[in-house]
Amino acid sequence: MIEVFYWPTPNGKKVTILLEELGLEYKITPVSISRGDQFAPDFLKLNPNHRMPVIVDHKPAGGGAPISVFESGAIMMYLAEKAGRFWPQDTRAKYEVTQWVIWQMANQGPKLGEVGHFRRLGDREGDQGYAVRRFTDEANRLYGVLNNRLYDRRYLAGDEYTIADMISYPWTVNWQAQGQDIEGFKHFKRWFEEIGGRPAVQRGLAVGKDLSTDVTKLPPEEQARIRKILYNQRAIPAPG
Ligand SMILES: N[C@@H](CCC(=O)N[C@@H](CS)C(=O)NCC(=O)O)C(=O)O
Repeated sequence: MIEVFYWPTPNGKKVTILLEELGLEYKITPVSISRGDQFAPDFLKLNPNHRMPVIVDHKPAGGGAPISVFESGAIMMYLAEKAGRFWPQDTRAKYEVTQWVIWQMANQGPKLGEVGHFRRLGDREGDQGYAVRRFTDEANRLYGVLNNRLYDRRYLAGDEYTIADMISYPWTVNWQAQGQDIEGFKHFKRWFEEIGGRPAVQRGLAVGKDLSTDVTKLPPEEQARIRKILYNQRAIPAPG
C-alpha cells in the first residue's frame, strides 16, 4: 500500500493523478501546509525539505522495510517504475520522458508557483509590479514551450501518454490566475483538454477537495505559532 502525505495543491495532485491512472491502492495522510504540518519532527524525518508530497511504500518490490520518497518528480519515477507503466525504460524513450519531468520540476513548477504567489499578494508587501511582470512573462514563455512542443506530437514525450504529461498538467489548471490566455496556445489547449478529460485525471484532481484549514478559526496562540513557522521561512537550526 502506498501512503501519500498530501495536501490538495498541484504538486500533490501530480501523485494522485498517477496513482489513479495506475489503479494502485493508496491512502492519504493529510499534511496541512496552512497549519505548518510540514515542519512536524516526524514529517521532517521523511522530507528534510519540509514540503509535501511524500510517499511511503509499505510494500516495496522485493520486500523489506518501507521506502519513503520525497520530491514529486522522484515520486512519479518511483511509482511508474514500480508499476512498469507510463515511463518507458529503453534509453531513448526513457530520456524523452525524463527530460520533461525534470523540466517541470526545475522550470514550470517553481515559476508558476511564483507567479501565483505574487499575483495573489497584491500590494500588501508594497508594489509588486516588477515581480508580477517578471513571473507572468516567464509563465507565458513556459506555456509557449509546451505549445511548441505539442504542435507536432500528441503528448510531451511523443505518441505515448506518460508521467511527463501527468506531472505538467496540474500546474496548468489555473492558467487564468497565472495571467495567461490559452486561446493563444492552440496546441497546448488541445493537449490540456484531452488530459483534463481523462477520468483518472479528474479523480486525481478531486482527491482531498474537502481538506482545508481555516486558520482564522484557531485560537490566537495557535495562529501566532503558525505565523512564526510559515512566514519568512529561514533555515531550521541543526539538531546538534
Ligand atoms: N519540488 C517539490 C515542491 C513541493 C512543494 O513546494 N510543496 C508545497 C505545496 S505545493 C509545500 O509543501 N509548501 C509548504 C510551504 O511552503 O511551507 C516537489 O515537487 O515535490
